[in-house]
Amino acid sequence: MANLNGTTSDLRADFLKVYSVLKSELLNDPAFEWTDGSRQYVERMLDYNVPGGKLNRGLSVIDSYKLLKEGKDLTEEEVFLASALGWCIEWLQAYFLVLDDIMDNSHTRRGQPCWFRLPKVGMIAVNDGIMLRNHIPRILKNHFRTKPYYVDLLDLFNEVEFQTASGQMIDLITTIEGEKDLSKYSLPLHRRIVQYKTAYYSFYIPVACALLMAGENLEKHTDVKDVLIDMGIYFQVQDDYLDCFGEPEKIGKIGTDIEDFKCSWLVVKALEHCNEEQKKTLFEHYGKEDPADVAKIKALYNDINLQGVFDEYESKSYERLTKSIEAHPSKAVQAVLKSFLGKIYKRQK
Ligand code: GPP
Ligand code: MG
Ligand code: MG
Ligand code: MG
Repeated sequence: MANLNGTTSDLRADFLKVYSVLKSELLNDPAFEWTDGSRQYVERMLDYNVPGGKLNRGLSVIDSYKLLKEGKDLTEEEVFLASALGWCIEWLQAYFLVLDDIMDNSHTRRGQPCWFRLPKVGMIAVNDGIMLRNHIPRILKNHFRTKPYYVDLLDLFNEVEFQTASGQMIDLITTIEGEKDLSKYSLPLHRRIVQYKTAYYSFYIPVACALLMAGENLEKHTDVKDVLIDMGIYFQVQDDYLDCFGEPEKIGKIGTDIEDFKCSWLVVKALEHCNEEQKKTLFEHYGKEDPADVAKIKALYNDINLQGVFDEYESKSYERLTKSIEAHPSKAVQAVLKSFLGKIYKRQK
């Protein structure tokens, strides 16, 4: 049946075919002497952690590259290369998530137990994260070594990894045991954390990959980068919101931000909107493992109508982002950015 859905699932199916190709190359990497056992372990680790998400980041490289080519048909090679870059971003995401779930003491991810929770995995997951990270330069070497933009690609992935790890570092050091102090949580601190830990790897890198493939110089596109970073911040605010108010069956994970004393957008806004008594409740019960403490925080979030505060933030963000996009001189770039915004606006997963 030829319908819109059919077309989207064809794209996904084609994209997944490239995953199989890249995976089998990695499982036969000549730099390692494979045994059946090691090959089976890596295959299982990849299948569990790499392809099971929404694939938005990966698919958007192909999407963006097409839009930048303004309707010209892509060659088979171009589709393959854009897909391979898309998969490098999915590998990057898998690497971050495997380690983030350990650091955040999370339980589920993409509707299944976090990888490190599997009895046969445990802390081997730390090395699996390192493996996933190391697969990226191997994919790039296999398919892009002779391209004029190869060095720029390597540099891009390195820069973005550094920015993400730096964001993750500030996300984590604000929660250090013995230094838990809600009064240091503010919107500027939240913004700094989420810009670094999420926006570069989720929004900037897919478009930057497409721009490099199209022969563009990234330094000439700082205006595009600014809009994408702004969108990435909005995306992480949604993630913070869904951590508490989303349905675990839809988002595929159970929230842990309250227990973890995270500098979440919700707690920052709660501090802004609460009265003195509610502030006491926040200080007393935020960042505790006990479900009774968590329930008190959630009840307070409801009392001050944080969902309404979020709804307003969401529509304001949409308006602001749409305006910045429409101010961009290139219609092709506008199309890339609008397609991103359309995919995340009012998302529930
Ligand atoms: C999202 O934070 C940020 C990341 C997953 C980046 C992790 C970076 C590392 C260097 C490991 P989050 O904890 O809110 O995400 P989620 O809600 O999906 O757990
Ligand atoms: Mg985290
Ligand atoms: Mg997390
Ligand atoms: Mg989160």
